[in-house]
Amino acid sequence: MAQVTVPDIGDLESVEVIELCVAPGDEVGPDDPIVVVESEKASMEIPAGAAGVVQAVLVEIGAAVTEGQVIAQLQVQDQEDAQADSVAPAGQDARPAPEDPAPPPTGPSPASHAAPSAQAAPSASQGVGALAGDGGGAASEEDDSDRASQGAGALAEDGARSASVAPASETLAPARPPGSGVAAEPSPGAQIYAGPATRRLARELGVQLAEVPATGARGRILKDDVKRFVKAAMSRAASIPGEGGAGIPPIPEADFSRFGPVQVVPLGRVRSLGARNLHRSWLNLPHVTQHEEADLTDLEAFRHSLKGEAQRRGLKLTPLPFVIHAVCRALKAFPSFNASLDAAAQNYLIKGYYRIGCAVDTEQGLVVPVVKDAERKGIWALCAELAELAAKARSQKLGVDDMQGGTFTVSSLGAAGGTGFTPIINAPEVAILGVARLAAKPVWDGARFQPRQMLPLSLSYDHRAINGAEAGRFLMHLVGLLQDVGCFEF
Ligand code: CAO
Repeated sequence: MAQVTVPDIGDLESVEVIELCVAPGDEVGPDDPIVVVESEKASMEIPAGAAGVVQAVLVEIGAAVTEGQVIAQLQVQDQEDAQADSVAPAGQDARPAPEDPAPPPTGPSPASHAAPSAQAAPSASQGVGALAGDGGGAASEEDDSDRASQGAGALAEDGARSASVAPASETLAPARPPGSGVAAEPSPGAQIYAGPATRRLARELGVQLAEVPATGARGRILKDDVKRFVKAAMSRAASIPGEGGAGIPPIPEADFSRFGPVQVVPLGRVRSLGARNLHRSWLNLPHVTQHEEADLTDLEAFRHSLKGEAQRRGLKLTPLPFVIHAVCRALKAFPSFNASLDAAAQNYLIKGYYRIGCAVDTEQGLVVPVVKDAERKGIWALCAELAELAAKARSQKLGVDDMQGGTFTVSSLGAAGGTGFTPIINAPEVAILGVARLAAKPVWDGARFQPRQMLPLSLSYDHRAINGAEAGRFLMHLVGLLQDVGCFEF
């Protein structure tokens, strides 16, 4: 068991503990602060001095501690570090200054903005002992004369000549009633009062300390303040629709009532959920959409010839079952379209099953039930199942099982109209087929224009998983299948 003691504090009788940086059970490194102490003019962190696990913290906030006083007990990891069972963090070791020379990402360098009487405090690990003349600091002469004489001397001015001090450590807080405990929102341009460990944490998390409300004594920003600030920012971002938390600026709220009457109508659960999924997919997946037309003249003639049979079966035979049937065959020929990417986007997760999601337009919003084992089903089975799923969707009777495990989605807007659109991929799938409205078009047959029934197809794909040439080949393969009436099974 090693003891962490108060290092040399020069000719001061005592210093006040203003922050406890650890609790029993915490793992610490040699430079991790155990407590922060403060005199009238400066504050400093007392580091662990060795790596280990904190067993006990023996002081409280507000306690006046004296040189040599044991402030914590440490179970050291490396016994060699615990010389003579006593960790002497200050001055007695000649560790170089911590890697903390850079100023916070934004805002002024604390040292450069400190008032002459309130500047960089020493880091105990480097120089508190040295302040009293022990020497042994690794900082340069310039460091010594510059920082130490201005700031470190605040603790022990006499010995500051040979001091090695932590660079850019901290500045004193604006005057504030001690122990008031009130979170202070630093005003713009105010000096920031935080120790090196807090500044390091803020830099790592990209936090501007000037924005962090302080709860420490005399307006000191604590590590916990930084963590609280980050948590609050994250939950704010998550709760704002449209704010992805990825630095995407939100669309400013507008007061439309300035221009005329406005009715507020809630989106409802289904639309809200759909909006979130679509937005997430749009933001996460690099979408590309490729368009092609399939000549359905022959298939349409064939489909119309089946109307009587469909009626007998109590079904309405639309082009959609044919599209899904052909899609399954195309997916078998192009497995990377019936796949997902793993989380690191390093591997395809190729699925050996075919569950085709089918977008259904309902009063509540868009839902996507799934046709399971679609590759094993003939046209009549697909037709019946699509009708059943659409009916369930519109009467809000779909169960979770009806909507899970899709491998590829078809979104048919044919009946609604349009000549093409860019469907959003139903992540974690990697592709989606949009089907627009069949239209009679003049098609050049090499000798003359012929009227043909053309079906617009729009294939959106995740460009991380699929490249354009593959998408082109997939689409042409699909078109070939749709144009071959003989390929459909019933
Ligand atoms: N071109 C021209 N007519 C088409 C067509 C097309 N591509 N697809 C279907 N039709 C016709 C059908 O043949 C049917 O005609 P009849 O009434 O004369 O028989 C009519 O349009 C209505 O079809 P339907 O919509 O009832 O049936 P479907 O099998 O084509 O589609 C369903 C079923 C549930 C997918 C569809 O009703 C639906 O909800 N589509 C909307 C999907 C959607 O909103 N997607 C947008 C997602 S945003 O990316």
